[in-house]
Amino acid sequence: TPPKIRVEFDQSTGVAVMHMQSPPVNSLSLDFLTELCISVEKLEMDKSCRGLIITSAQPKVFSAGLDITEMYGKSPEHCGAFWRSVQEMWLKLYGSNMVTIAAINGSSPAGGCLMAMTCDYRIMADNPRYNIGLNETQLGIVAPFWFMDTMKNTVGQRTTEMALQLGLLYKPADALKIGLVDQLEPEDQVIAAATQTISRWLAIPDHARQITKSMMRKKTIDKLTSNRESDIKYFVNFITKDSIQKSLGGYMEMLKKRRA
Ligand code: CO8
Repeated sequence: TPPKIRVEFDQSTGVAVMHMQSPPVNSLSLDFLTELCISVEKLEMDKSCRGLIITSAQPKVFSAGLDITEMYGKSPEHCGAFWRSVQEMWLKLYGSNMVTIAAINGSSPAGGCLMAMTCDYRIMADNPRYNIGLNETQLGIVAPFWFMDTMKNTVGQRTTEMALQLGLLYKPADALKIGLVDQLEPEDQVIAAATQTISRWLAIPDHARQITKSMMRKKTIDKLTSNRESDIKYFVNFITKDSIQKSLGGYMEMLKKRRA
């Protein structure tokens, strides 16, 4: 199978661009997440890499979020391994020492939004057909505490409370208003804008910026690190319940019907 992640590293600027290329919608499957984590880890260890831009090679979609087929009709063991890889992705990206920018060139629901929120800065394509948000309740599921924390750290308590209960997906202009994204650009200029912005972040001494970032995020990261196993147990128990499986099945049907 072809690689699901393509990394372009520019030695002269120290910036890597990571293109997610897992057709059709960059859903976060176990294989995809494993590949993504290996790529991020490699860049993290490379001292010459100081910045990372994450974007999609798929049309219209940044990432459709967690791959629902990894949690539907699967064994508890499989669900557990899958969840560990979701945690790993979040820990790697939210805890990255690199400057990270999400170049959101398409829709970014649920896990896609989570991934974008791990970044230091978000630039989204100004196309009202796209949306972004944590829509879990619409699937009849509950966003885990660390999804909630990440959103709270991004847009604040009140907005997160409302957004999460209603499972709101925001159009780019509304996402900008609440601070879920930081900048809108015409679709074909999103990556160029990210490249421009990242050079501003890279003008700050790495050491001071990295310590600041890690101090700001430490409490949130420690909370998951010290509860990883119980979070996996909770997830597996929750997701394998008949009622939840039914909701997921119904949601997948709806996705397919909507297109037909
Ligand atoms: N997982 C698996 N398959 C998916 C997913 C997904 N998340 N999203 C889309 N697909 C499939 C579709 O079923 C469709 O399959 P097929 O070709 O067989 O019909 C194919 O991908 C293409 O999808 P669309 O035709 O819908 O493509 P569009 O370009 O029209 O739309 C969207 C793209 C906007 C991304 C749309 O597909 C969409 O809204 N997808 C669903 C997104 C979503 O709700 N994701 C939530 C996943 S749950 C999550 O991330 C967090 C869960 C936390 C669990 C916590 C429990 C404790």
